[in-house]
Amino acid sequence: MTHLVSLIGAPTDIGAGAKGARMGPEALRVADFAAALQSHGLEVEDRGNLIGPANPWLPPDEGYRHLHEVAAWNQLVHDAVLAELRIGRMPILMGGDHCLGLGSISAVARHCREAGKKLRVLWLDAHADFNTNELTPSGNIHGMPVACLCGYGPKELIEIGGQVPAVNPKWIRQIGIRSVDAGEKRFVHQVGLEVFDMRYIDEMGMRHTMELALATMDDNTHLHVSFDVDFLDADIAPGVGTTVPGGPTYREAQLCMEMIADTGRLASLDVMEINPALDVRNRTALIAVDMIESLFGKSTLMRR
Ligand code: B3U
Ligand code: MN
Ligand code: MN
Repeated sequence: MTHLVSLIGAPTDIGAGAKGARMGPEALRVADFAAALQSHGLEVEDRGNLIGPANPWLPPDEGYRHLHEVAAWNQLVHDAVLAELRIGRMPILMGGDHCLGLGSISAVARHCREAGKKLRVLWLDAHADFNTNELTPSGNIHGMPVACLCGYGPKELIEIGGQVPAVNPKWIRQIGIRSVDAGEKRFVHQVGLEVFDMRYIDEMGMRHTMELALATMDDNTHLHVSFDVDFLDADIAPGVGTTVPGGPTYREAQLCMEMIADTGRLASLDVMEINPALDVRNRTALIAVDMIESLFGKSTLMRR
């Protein structure tokens, strides 16, 4: 995989239930994200922030909050991510809320079609993000991007990547899931999403979980990681809009990242949902940077 990395800031909380994720890109910069990546031999360009519509903070309309603005932001993200992939660079999206995983991954899927690559998506999250406007309890579109990627959602969202569905559900592995709404749960089963929830991780351990989640990739696989920072246990990552207790510990999450690094297949990344307004001394951005260093091969002397 390339060592040329481009950081793309998407400062918005347009799809979230709390304001503040719009400050996520800046929190990562303050945590010296670019320097941390450089220390692992990567050549890093910070492309700055995308500029999209403001958050009007309105109630849901037909089960969606801010559908028009969410579509505009996702189009911007799609175009920026695709542009980096087309010049052979690895895009890292700095969110912003997780509704933008839709724009990012629909660009990655388009690139994989053009380049004849297989796509594997690892969705690290406390939530399945598989709601529709009929199932959602909130109308917040950050609870819907995986469903949209699989073709279940409004036209203006599902068509962003130029093909519906953008992604086959079989290409997705979800890890760390521990909060799924009732209707959403039925839908996850119906579509057959592969979910390694916290019970699975508790029973089988992170090592076995990751061995399965990373199995059947080959030299032609593009691995995309969509890292919702609420994946991490709330004790170590308090600065997110929807903390859910009982997530992976520091050590479990580090192992998860290291095992992804060992595949050598990581080709694009989203770092989402950091909310500095809810954080303590930028702890959540700092821990996200720490985790991502492991994702790019930071290891102790024992291995290298
Ligand atoms: N499932 C809930 C909550 C939620 C989903 N994603 C986040 N929160 N971050 C919903 O509103 O869809
Ligand atoms: Mn999410
Ligand atoms: Mn989440």
